[in-house]
Amino acid sequence: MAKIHLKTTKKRAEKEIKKSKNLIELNQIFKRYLGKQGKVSQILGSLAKMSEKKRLKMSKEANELKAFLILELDAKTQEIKEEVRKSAEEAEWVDITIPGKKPVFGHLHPLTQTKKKIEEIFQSMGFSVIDGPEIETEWYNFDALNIPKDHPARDMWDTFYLKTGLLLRTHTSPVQVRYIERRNPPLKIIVPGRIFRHEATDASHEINFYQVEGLMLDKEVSVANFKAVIEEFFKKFFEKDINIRLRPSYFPFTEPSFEIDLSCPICSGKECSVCKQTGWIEIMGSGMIHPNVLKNSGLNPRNWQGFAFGMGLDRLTMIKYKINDIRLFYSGDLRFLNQF
Ligand code: FA5
Repeated sequence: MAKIHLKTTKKRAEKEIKKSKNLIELNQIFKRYLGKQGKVSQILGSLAKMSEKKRLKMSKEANELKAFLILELDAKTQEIKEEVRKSAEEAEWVDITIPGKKPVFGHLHPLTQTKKKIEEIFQSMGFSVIDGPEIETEWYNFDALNIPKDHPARDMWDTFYLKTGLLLRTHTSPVQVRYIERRNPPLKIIVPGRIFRHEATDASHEINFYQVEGLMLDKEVSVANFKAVIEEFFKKFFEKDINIRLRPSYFPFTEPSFEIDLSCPICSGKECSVCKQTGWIEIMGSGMIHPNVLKNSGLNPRNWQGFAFGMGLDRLTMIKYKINDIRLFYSGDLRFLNQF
């Protein structure tokens, strides 16, 4: 009986060791057979009750089984440890010959690219690049520019007023006065900057957009000088000859005033939402600086004269890259931005 019992125990233990998948299971098998209460330990503990002859025989066989199980458990432990080591090695293995992942670089927003290009061109013509505040007083945004309080011309620039009585500048023109006040002419500056208008948006109108103001002031400056400068600018900006037209216009701070239009390169003069089916895109207001603005800036208009202009930076960018909706610039859509 006891012999059969030993054989069965050996077979079962061998099978369990073989099937075990990890060190925890192996430990449980060890405890089941060789632990204090284990099956083999129980057999060895029962030897005392046997006859001497039987005890000698059983003790030999039980000890052989014990030695056998120790060896088997040891071998399986090594096998499992080796498997664990191998799979860890595989998991950690790095193919150093695989090419690295390319880092993703950001890039400048198309409006910033345009701003830089404009600055570069005007700097090459001797203009300085100047900054001005986005929050303005009524004086600089309107009064100093010859737009009296109740004059209907104020309606041209729908305004966001702040609770403090200040306002968000509706154009970059206030910087004209701020700059002339502090510097002695001759002056040649451009002022790129953000501006705000309380108006409805559409494909070519935003409430928050960018302008570039330009100003040239000297003893003798004429419309011919302005035309030459602006034509040179467009030629360099578009890297080709581009059609422009001067339309008589009205701005309280220039006299005479004119609007500059560019031929619409998106539809080539046919029908499109950007040029509103006219074939032309209004790109800037301009004119000869009004004597009242010079007076308000502390200069004698008899001694100084100059031209000023204010162009839409967003619209220039739209024309250059054939973009048909100004709102795309502010959408934050990476599918759009990644194209630049
Ligand atoms: C002005 O803002 C004048 N301060 C320009 C000026 C400066 C005239 C100096 C004379 C001397 P106007 O409102 O037309 O003018 O705007 C100038 C340009 O800004 C427009 O030609 C257009 O290109 C752009 N612009 C105007 N409104 C919008 C808008 N809502 N969204 C995008 N661009 C606009």
